[in-house]
Order: sequence, then C-alpha cells, then structure tokens
Amino acid sequence: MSLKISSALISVFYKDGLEPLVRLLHEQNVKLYSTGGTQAFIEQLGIPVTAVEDLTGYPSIFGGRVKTLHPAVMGGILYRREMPEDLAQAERHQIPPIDLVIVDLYPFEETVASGASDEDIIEKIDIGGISLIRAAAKNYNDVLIVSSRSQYGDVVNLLTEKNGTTDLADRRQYAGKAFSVTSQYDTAIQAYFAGEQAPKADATGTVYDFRTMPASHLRYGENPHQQATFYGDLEAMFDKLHGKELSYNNLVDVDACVNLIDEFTDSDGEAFAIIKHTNACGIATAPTAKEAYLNALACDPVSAFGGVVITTATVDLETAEELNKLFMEILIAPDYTPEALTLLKSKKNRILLKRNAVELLSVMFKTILNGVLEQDKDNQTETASQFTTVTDKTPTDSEVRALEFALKVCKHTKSNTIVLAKEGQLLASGVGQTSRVDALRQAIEKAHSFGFDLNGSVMASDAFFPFPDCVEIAGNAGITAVVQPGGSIRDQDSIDYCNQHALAMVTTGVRHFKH
Ligand code: 93A
Repeated sequence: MSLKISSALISVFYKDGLEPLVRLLHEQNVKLYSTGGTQAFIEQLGIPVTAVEDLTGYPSIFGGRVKTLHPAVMGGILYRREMPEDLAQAERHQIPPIDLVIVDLYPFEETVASGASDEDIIEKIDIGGISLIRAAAKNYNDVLIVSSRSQYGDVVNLLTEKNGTTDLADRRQYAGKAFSVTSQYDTAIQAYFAGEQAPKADATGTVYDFRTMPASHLRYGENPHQQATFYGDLEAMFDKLHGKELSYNNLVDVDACVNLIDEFTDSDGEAFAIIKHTNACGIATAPTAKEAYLNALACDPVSAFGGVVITTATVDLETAEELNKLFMEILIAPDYTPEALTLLKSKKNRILLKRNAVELLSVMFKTILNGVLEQDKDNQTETASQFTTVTDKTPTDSEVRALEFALKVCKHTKSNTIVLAKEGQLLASGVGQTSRVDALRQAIEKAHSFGFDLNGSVMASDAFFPFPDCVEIAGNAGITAVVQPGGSIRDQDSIDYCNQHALAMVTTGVRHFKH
C-alpha cells in the first residue's frame, strides 16, 4: 500500500549527509521530531523541528541514557493504523503517529576500535536507537525505517521519485536492512563481551554475514554431485537478458571477468576479455569494440570455445556478428544495441548479461581447514609512475604501455604466471604452474602455436625471479622488456643478463600472487 509520510523522528549520531534528506522532508511538509544533538543540527539549517521531549513530556534523563524510550514515541511508531482498537488507544493517550524513523546508532565498534575505556564503550551501547529501529521495522506495514547513514542517498532518491510516499515493498525492504543493522550491532557487542575481535567491517561499514544476504540455490556446485548456494544479490549486479541459469562455475568465471575488465578505463579505448577457468585466454584493447574482440580472440581461438566473454563497450551489430560465430557460455556488457541483442539471442543457451554499476565486495573469503580466511581484495595496480627501471636500457613508451597492460592481466591470472603481451593485446600466458620457468615456456610455446612473433614483445611476472633463467629464456625468444616485483637476493643476476642482451627491466616492488 502506498503511504504518504506526514511525520518523522530523526535521531542520528553522525549528522554528516543528513541535510539533503531533512530539507526534502521539510519541502514535503513532513513534521519533524528529534533528539537533542540532531534537533540542534536541524534548527541551524533553519528548519522547524519539535523536540522529542515535547512529545514525551519528559526531559532526556540519566545522561542521555533515556531519551526516546517512552510510550509516546514507541506507541507512535508501533500502533497499527488500520486497527480500530489501536487507533482509539492512540487517540485516548494522545499519541501522534510517527511514519518515518531515521536513526544512526552510537558508533559502538568505532569506540571499541579507538581503544576507549570500558566505561566509554558501555556508554556507546545504543538502547533507544536500537529500539526505534526494531519498532519501526516491525511495523513496516505503516512505517519506513532508515537505519543507517549509508541509506540517506537512496532514501532521498526514493522519496523524490515517489513524491514523499512509499510502497509496502519499499518499507519491507528497509525493514530487512534494519534487522541486518541491528543484528550486526549486537554481534559486535557480543564479541566485545566475549573478548573476541568483532568481524571486520569494510570501508562502507558492512560486516559480512552470509545469513543476512539473499541466498540462491544453484543447480549444483563445481561438479554435479556437489550442492551449492550463492549468497548475494545477483539481480542487482546483472540484468539477465537471455539464456539459461548461471551455474556455479559460470559465476566463478563471471567474477574473474568482472575483476579483470575493471582494470581498464575509458582511456584504454574499448576492452574485450575472454575467460576460461578464471584465466584470460584472450584480452585486448582497441579504439573499436570489434577490433578489441578480434584481437582478444586471436590470442587463443581454441581456448575461447565455451568461454565467458566480457567487454567495456556497448555491443553493436558489427561486433555481435563476430561474437555470434563463437560458441560462448556467457557475454557480459554494459549494454547492447537492439539489433545486436536480437542477433545474439538467436542462440538459445547463450547467457547475455547487462552489467549494472554495482560495487563489488572489497573483501575475499575462503574456507580452509576448520575455519575461514578473510583478506582485502588485491586492489592495487602499478602503472608507469610506479615503475623503477633497473637496467641500462629504459623501455620505450610503447613498451611501457605494453608492460602496464601485461601487468594488469598478470594480476588476474593464476600463479605462477608469466604474461606475454604487446601494446593492447595479450599474446599468451602461462598459468597456474608450479615453476615460473614452466609458466614462461608454456606462454612462449602457446604464442608461437598461434602464429605470434614475440620479437619486441614484453613479459610480466606475478612474483620475482629467483634465478636469471626466465630472462634468459625471454631474451632468446625475442622479448625486449620485462616487469616484475623485484626483491630476490639474486635480482642482480637477472639484471646483468638483461644489460648484456639489451633488455629493459622495470620493478614495481609489489607482488601479485593469485592462488
Ligand atoms: O542512550 S540511548 O540508548 N537512549 C535513548 O533513549 C536514545 N534515543 C536515541 N541513545 C539514544 N538514541 C541515540 O542517540 C540514537 O541512536 C543516536 O545515535 C543518538 C542521537 O542523539 P542526538 O540527537 O542527541 O545527537
């Protein structure tokens, strides 16, 4: 049911970002109630606001421990608007309705992390705010709950679009978010009391709890005898325009595609990548989508069969005509022209995804032994300004661009890896080898088998060279520039070889293992 918001209670710890929402509510004639600090903030914006004390008839007491914990507040949120008994009681006790509750809780975790005293930490256990959130979320039938400052922007958009009204589906969605906020908050308090470290929040303050994420059961896991579930919001990430259900292995490859392609920006032109078993078997950048695709495909047209393809470009008809010749599992693009889409839909099982601008998780999890490993994603990419030339020969501008390109691909390829490239095109890579020499040999052999001349090409290595063997093999194959992290005690042996054979080498100081 669509409801107009007529009154709101605002009680927030951090006031930043609140102004646009308060201004919008004021414009939409919403009556505002607020607690001390928030009230002062709203007043200095020149917007009328009623103190919550005027609603309760009580001052804030016990050092602010009891501000909003009062039947007039809880009742105004919780009474059922469609129930005659509740309406009569609200009237008898003179309890006005509160249709919108906006809370930003005391920063408990931040206070713990700051090393504050036990006394200060306990004072930051929010009681009233949590109760407001739970009450409003419980009564989502009548009330909208905004339970974190991270939601202000979305709520402004919602209320602007719907002119100050909300639908039941909106309110239920925000109620779900609210219980996620309260459960994470309580988990942090529980962890504090148990003397444990609370689960780490990422930059957006999100603590990942799979139980609070939408779950989709997959047909099976990596193999048909394994059961599998995806936790997360796939529908937000992609619009599926065509094709069958995404499988477990599809999702793993889609993830690899997305992370790789995000290394490329508008300044690279259009980018196309073809992924097989999480590794790129083709990737290229070029001024046009078609050219980028053909160059990516040329890298290894054999492996490309049945691959997952991603691009930064809107897929147009001439590119779609080329793509249509390849048997691929999935194509991911920011958009498709209508003619391209019609053509690509001609293959029944081909999955076509339109990618939306949704943030990826900034952390990674992996189950091991009897626990879970968590780490930040490898979000660092070194470009020319972080390259240190360690050889007599300095790479040419074109080689530098090729080294930057190779390093981006290398970062997203299974270790041990060696990536061979020229400007804007992967020539070959050796992936997931137990020795770097094997990776290089594999790459050279592959490049030759697909007709590439490696003279003047460049090489990137995910980790340093413990011996000069790799640069020797590379030099013999015609490779002229190398990027690697550096840091081996035998670095000088590799550098000496490069100097004797006119190779350029740059180091980055950063290793990019991917296991
Ligand atoms: O100490 S409390 O648990 N007692 C309350 O009754 C109460 N009501 C709201 N803290 C309470 N709040 C919290 O106050 C809110 O969650 C918010 O973080 C903060 C806003 O206070 P002010 O508007 O005075 O800055």
